[in-house]
Amino acid sequence: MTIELWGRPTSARTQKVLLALAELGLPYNLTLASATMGAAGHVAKGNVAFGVVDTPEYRAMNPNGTVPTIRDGGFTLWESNAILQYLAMTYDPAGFYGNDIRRFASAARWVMWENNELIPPMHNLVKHTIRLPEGERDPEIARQSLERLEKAWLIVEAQLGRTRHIADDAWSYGDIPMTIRVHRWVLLRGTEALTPNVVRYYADVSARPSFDAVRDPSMHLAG
Ligand SMILES: N[C@@H](CCC(=O)N[C@@H](CS)C(=O)NCC(=O)O)C(=O)O
Repeated sequence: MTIELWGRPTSARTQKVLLALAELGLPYNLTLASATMGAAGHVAKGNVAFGVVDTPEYRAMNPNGTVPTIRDGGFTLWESNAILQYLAMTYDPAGFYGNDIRRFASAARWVMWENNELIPPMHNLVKHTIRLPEGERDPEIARQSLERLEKAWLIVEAQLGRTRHIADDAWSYGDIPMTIRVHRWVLLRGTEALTPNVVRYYADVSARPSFDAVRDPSMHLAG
């Protein structure tokens, strides 16, 4: 069965789903949807957004009007990390968490941590260095975001000194958000911004065939 996905390739949360679907090799149909970005860039620069998210049909599926949303058969789901967990448990418990509840929980911890500690500062960094028109960018917000990210990456560095992947030695669905964050960080700051264990990790995760789903720099740096 083909999975329906609403989202935009420039959205890191949509990218989580694209990466999971690539890992699983599942067929999907992507409907471009967004209130803030379109094919030419961000609405803050006068571009036209993909739309869809404000229609009554979309709001009935996802009252937030955000992306991503999926529909799998008769089942509709939003909230990117919940989608990852649904896909993991439905389609590949062995590959996505070793069919092990502790690895599942450890991966859950890291996807929540990524959501709380990495997404907000990285979102602000991209917004205030790329997406907003130059006159609306605040260098102080960009500076504080960088500072917060540099501290957060030290936590990742320490974890990757204990385990080869983020939740355990084996790859898990917890590596999906982390792969996207590390890749985006490299595109924003260069490989010289990476600490040694993160360098090793980036080499590992970017060598997975699924990485092609999120490799294109324009998915991360489009403004
Ligand atoms: N917690 C939600 C957040 C969803 C969210 O804020 N998505 C962003 C894209 S990453 C969005 O919809 N932005 C506005 C838009 O593109 O219309 C999730 O993880 O799915």
